[in-house]
Amino acid sequence: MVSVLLALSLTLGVCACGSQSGDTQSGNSQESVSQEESSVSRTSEENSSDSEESSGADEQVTLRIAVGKHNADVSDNDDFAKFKVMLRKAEEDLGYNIEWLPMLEGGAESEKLSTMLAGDLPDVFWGLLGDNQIVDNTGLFVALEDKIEEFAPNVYALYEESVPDWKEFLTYPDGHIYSMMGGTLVNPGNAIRGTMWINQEWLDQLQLDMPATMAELEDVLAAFRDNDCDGDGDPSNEIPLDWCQKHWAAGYVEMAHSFGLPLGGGYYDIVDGQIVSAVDTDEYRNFLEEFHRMTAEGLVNVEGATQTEEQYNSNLSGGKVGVFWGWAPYTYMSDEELKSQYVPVPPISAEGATFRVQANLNGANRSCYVITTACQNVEAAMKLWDYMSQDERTSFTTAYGEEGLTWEYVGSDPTNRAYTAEEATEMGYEEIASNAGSSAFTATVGMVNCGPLMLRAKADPSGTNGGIRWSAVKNYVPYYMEQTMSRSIIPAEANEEFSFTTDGLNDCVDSFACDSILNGVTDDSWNNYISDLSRYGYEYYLEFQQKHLDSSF
Ligand SMILES: [Ca+2]
Repeated sequence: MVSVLLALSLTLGVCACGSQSGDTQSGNSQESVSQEESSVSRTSEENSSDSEESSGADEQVTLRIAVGKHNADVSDNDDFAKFKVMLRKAEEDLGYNIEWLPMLEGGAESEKLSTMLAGDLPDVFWGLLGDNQIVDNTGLFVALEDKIEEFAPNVYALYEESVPDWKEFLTYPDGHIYSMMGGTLVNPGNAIRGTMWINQEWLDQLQLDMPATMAELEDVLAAFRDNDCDGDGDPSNEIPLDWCQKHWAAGYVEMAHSFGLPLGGGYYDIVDGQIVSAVDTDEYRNFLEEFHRMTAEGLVNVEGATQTEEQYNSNLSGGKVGVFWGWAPYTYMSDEELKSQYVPVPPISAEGATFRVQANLNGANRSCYVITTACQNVEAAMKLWDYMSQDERTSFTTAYGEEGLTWEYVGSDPTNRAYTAEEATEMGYEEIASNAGSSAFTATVGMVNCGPLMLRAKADPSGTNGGIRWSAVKNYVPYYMEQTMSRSIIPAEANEEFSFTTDGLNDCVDSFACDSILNGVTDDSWNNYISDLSRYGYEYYLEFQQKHLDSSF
């Protein structure tokens, strides 16, 4: 049990400024009333029973927290914490009044985020900022290196005991620490993005074996194309293989892995410690030509390059797809019978190539919890993260919801559970129980991608969602690149030059790939593309990646 020592720098109002606190930023237009400081010692238990009386206007800590919302989270933005039990418990136990400002994770609402960074600063950014946004705006954030031990003792103990070189990992190029970690330090199930899945029932109906080579895969896809696999009477409405460039786990790079091209982290390869080009090679052109041929033969959805994620979900949940890339079937389908038909396809290598993928084995989110200079009470903001980091059970509850539903302790191991809509209803989640078993449910009851740092992933027994995902990922482990990109932080000037010099490069590569997959590659189109790469700074791009790999900016 953590003893929460609150030295409350008392404020009224939201994002108050102009007080004597050293952590304020001038220029904030909101009114502030600064009260005299007092120290209140209390335990969580005491506080939860007396919060009504003790959290009067004089003492109430108010925080505005911009928080990352998972794209599968079905909660209302204005009631973000409704089903997230640990957010509500923390608020109650600490006696805080928290205004949650949810924003989609992964840059989906980057304009809204830019607006916040440009002036409407919340007190905390939780699960929203990347390293670059911190590097580019260090003046907006509070340096924490001298505060963690004192104001976040649980966090400090966790890092000291279990995270080697944590100070080095968290320290930005200007020498300061601006964030506390979230996510899972070692999370094998999340090490890669897309995995390939196939409808086993369709294979069985057609008396076909699991494909192991590209030629076998093509035979299977042709059979899916030519038969009424879904049994609706129409033999022409099956999608043999589906992909979706707009979905982060189903873009063309997933197919490129089969051709020995470890794209996804960037447009490069790493061979013996050297960055080498990957999207201007004969192997790459061959990949595009092969993917095009399969598309032209009706084996691959021609809409893959352009369809929306909604359309992709609809193809998958409609039972029309034979083979697809993605996270796992439960991410896209809620029908139990349908999702049980899909099984993982172990990595398939194209002729003359060996499947390769870049895995990220350090799942810690360095910039998970960042306090801004608008925050009047840095200590209180740190206490909140410390509260959620007080022990493993609390961290897991923050990330995955109430213990005993989506997860539970089995012995001393936090473990994924298979659970039903009935169980969800019994535990008070009737409103969202129809999502039970899907990614949406966990994303709504927890902070799946941005819980406080957890050292280990949940155990994943077979039959649970984690077990299903792992049943696919484990097949990829032998194909991981030996060396992966460094996680060192790129300094602001280097970043700025990179953005400027390679502006348009991503579009250039992705557009050419998508166009080639649809229309094929000609010598003319290829040569134009090669000169475009040069124009958009591909050579500089590769040199930059080498510096990043060597941490030598
Ligand atoms: Ca059909």
